[in-house]
Amino acid sequence: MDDTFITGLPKAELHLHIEGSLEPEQMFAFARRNRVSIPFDSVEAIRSAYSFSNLQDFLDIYYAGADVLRTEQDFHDLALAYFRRVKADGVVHAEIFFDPQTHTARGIPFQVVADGLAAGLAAAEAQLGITSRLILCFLRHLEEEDAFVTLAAAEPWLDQIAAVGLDSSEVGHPPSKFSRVFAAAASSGLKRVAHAGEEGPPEYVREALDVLGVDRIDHGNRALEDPSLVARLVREAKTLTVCPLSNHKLCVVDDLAAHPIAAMLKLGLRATVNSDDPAYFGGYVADNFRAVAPLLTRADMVQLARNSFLGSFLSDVAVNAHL
Ligand code: ES4
Ligand code: ZN
Repeated sequence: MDDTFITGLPKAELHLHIEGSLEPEQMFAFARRNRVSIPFDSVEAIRSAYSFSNLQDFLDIYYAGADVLRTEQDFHDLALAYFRRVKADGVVHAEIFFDPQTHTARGIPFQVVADGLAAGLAAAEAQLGITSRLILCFLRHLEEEDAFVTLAAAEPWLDQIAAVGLDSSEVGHPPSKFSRVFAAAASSGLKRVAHAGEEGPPEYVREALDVLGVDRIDHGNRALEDPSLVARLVREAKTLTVCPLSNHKLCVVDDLAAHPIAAMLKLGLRATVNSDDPAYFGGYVADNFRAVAPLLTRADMVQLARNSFLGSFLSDVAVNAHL
C-alpha cells in the first residue's frame, strides 16, 4: 500500500486516550519540570517496560505514567503534542477520551485537567485546523458513586464535553454497574460511548447498547462471537472504534495478520481504525492503518475513513462536508 494513500486520506480519530499519548520523552520532561521522580532512568528503560500480556498489565503502567501530569500547562502541552503528531497522519478531527478520576484521585483538581485540555484543543484548532471534542471517561473499576462525583465536578464544563465513556478493567465491571450515572449524563445532554468486548463477553456489548444507550462501542471485538449481536450492530449502524495495534499489544488478537478488521467490514459493521494509547502500543492512527493494510483494499480504507466521520459527534452538516 502506497503510504501517501494512508496519510493522505482525511480521517477522524474516535478512540484515543489522551493520557495514552504521553511519550517517554515527554514523561521525562514533565517529571523534570514538576520535580516528580519516576522509576526509570532512560527513555529506553521506559520503552522496554511496555510489554503486556493483558489489559491490566498495561493499565498498571499507564496509571503510574500519568503521575507526571500536574499542571494545566502539562495537559495543554500533552493535547497539543498529540494534534501536532497526527496532523501528518491525515487526522482532521479527533474525539478524545480523558480519565479525570486518574487525576482527581492524586489531588489534581478537575479544573486543572479540563481547562488544560480545553486550551490544548483550542490551540490545535487555531494552529492546525484540527477540530475535536472531549469525552469524559469513568473508570469502571471504581464505584458508580465515584462516577457521580466526577459528573458533578464536570458540571461547569459540560458545554465543552461531548460525551461520557467507560474505560479501565473490563471483566467483572459490566456496563450495567453504571446504568444510573449514564442516565444522568444523558439527561444532561451528553452522548454516550463505552469500551465493551475488548476482553469482556458479547453480553457486555449488549448491555452497553441496552442499558447505557451508547452510540458507539469502543473495541467491540468479542461481538463477533455472537451473530445475532453482529446483525443488530449492522442494523442499528453502531460504530465500532477498533484499535489494531492495541489489540495486538494487549493480546486481544494473537496475530495482526489475522486481525478481524476486514471481517468486520465484510459483515457490514461500521468499523473504524484508531490508536487507543499510541505512546504505549507503538503507533498513531496512520501506523494502525499500516498495520492492517495487508488485509485491506483501497476501497476498504476509504470506507474506514468515511465510517470515522459517520460515527463522529460532528453535526450532520459537518459530517457531509467530510464525506
Ligand atoms: C484503555 Cl486499551 C484500554 N482499555 C480500557 N481502558 C483503557 N484506558 C486506557 N486505555
Ligand atoms: Zn481505549
